[in-house]
Amino acid sequence: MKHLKLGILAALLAASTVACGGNADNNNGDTDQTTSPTPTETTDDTNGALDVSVVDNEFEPDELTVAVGDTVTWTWENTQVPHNVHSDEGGFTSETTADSGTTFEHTFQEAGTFGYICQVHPTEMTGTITVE
Ligand SMILES: [Cu+2]
Repeated sequence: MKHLKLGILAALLAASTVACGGNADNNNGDTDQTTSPTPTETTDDTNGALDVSVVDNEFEPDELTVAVGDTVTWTWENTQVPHNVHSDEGGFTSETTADSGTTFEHTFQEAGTFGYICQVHPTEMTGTITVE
């Protein structure tokens, strides 16, 4: 019986010693903080929503909602005939061209609904920018 009790005691001591050692190792591991900063870039997504394509013979999209201060960019894409972007309400007019790759920008400084047309195709090519 005595031998058995000593054996159990020794086993408990050994177990507790191992447990303490384990905790110490874990604590050391926790203090090593490996934090990798993750850059968040969300502005590119919103910029992508402010583009309008000028194609034969429509604006894509023909309706767009933006925020006050946003700049809308119209880009001529695969155009074979001349187009422009003209708005009486917005007070802007682009050049008239058939050159693909041409871009025209307008910054909307006040809220409102601004209809625009292509003056070459005023009935076919119409669009609306809603500024909120
Ligand atoms: Cu046109």
